[in-house]
Amino acid sequence: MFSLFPALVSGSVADRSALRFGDRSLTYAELAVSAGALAGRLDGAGRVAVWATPTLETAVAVVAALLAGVPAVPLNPRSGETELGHIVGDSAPTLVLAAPGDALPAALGALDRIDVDVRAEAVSAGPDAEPGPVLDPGAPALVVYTSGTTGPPKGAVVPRRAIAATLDALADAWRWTGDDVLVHALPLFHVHGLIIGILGPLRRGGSVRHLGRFGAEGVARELDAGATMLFGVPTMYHRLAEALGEDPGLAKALGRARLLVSGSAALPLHDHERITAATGRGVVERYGMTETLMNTSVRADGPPRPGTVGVPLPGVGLRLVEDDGTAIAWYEADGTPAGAHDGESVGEIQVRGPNLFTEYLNRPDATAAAFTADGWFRTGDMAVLDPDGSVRIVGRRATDLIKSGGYKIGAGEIENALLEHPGVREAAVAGEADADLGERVAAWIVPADPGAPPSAEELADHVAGSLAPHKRPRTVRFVAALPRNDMGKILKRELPRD
Ligand code: MCA
Ligand code: AMP
Repeated sequence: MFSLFPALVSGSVADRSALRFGDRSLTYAELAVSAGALAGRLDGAGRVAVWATPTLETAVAVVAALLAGVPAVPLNPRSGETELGHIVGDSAPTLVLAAPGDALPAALGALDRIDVDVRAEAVSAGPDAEPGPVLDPGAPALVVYTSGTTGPPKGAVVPRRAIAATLDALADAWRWTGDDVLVHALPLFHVHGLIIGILGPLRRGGSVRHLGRFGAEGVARELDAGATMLFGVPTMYHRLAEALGEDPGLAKALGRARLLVSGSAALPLHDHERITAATGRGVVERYGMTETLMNTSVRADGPPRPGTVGVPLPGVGLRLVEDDGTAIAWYEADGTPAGAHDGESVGEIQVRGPNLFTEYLNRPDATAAAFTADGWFRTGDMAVLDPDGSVRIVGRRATDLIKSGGYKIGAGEIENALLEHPGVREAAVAGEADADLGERVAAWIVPADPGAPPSAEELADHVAGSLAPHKRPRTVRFVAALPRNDMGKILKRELPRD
């Protein structure tokens, strides 16, 4: 029998805390009733949008949609008009699920709304609410929007099978059980925070404590109070590393964790070293992508391998491929590394396995381009294999993709938004190294009126309001002209940097 949440159905951990957000929480028994009742109301809905604030309501809404077999589209509640309009137009949800009292923007005004009133759902449903039917593993579970180099974000259709496969593979790599208590503060509209951070503990029958908002204090408090694992993006670990110097209690708290996991971007060695030196704990890195969920991880029961993303997870096929399509390194069926695992030969990471997405919604062209003729997914990430088989990511194929704070941001999307501003004649966007964010979004602007350019703040607000705050340029430079080649293409490497 295929069930995403065996612990919800079996009642085996009925009294255990499943979810806690601030001072509000649900046990497994309460979640089964609450999400089961909401699932009953979703029966027959097409896709449903979820207003994905970092709250109990979002978790209950997504679990309910999964129980009902209705694909859910998590929405960033900070998305601006253009971004939200695109996602709603593209995914065409029939309903939006939101917490009572949440004000929804005009782009969602035409949709029917169901208020996810956690307590009322539980009370009105009574004890008889049943988790929904057993569903086809290939059926779509979630549509998660992710940026590309150009154009608006694409909706990656994630099947139920991929969620189960990735979470079970992580359970193996991390020795993750129902006894684990996870603390995290990630947003709930991306794979990391929602699938790994919320659905992960629920699939194991364990507990999650969400901080609502990231801060070293909250992390330390929860680890001191018995949490066993922490998931975060490198910016969060960087901030923890910075705080360690002034806060000996934080070092103790981090040292108590069974597992500290970082992902979504590379954690610099300096931060690895500072955290390990102060806490005695290494940070484990795992590597994934919206389209593939998780591909590799450093194993909890293996040697620490800072600077690498570990080895392929059970069930994941991984190879490194050169530009001409030649595979230069891969793993045999028993997991042994083969080919050039010399720590030097660079190839693109290609993957296959049950963890992969099905398609980009409404984008057969982009879906076809994402796979090789023999069915491997092209990640666009460049890596080497170390002699022990660990994957070391060394770069990215597309320079027009920026990873800032763990968010993927397409340069083209920001350029288009900037060009809509009346004060902008030409715009170029690129990533710049940033100690806190990994990379920050930088913009070069040729103003429409050189005598009266718009302010940097105005342009940042414009992008934040149209797309999302995390996509706003953090540095804006005004230039007389953009460097271009004979074909008129912008030469981003020649953009002036301070
Ligand atoms: C500032 N703010 C603004 C503006 N300026 N709002 C509107 N207009 C402006 N001009 C507000 C922000 O909304 C926010 O509000 C506050 O100021 C601070 O925002 P910001 O500067 O963006 O915060 P930050 O310091 O940059 O955030 C760092 C962060 C964040 C907390 C680490 O980047 C983050 O949560 N990253 C997680 C990314 C993630 O989950 N990625 C997973 C995708 P307020 O203060 O009210 O909040 S990758 C993935 O899923 C794959 C599968 C994988 O491998 O994991
Ligand atoms: P997203 O499309 O937002 O899901 O981001 C996926 C991308 O994040 C991958 O293609 C990688 O470039 C990057 N990424 C995720 N985890 C790691 C990691 N541990 N180290 C380096 N890059 C990572």
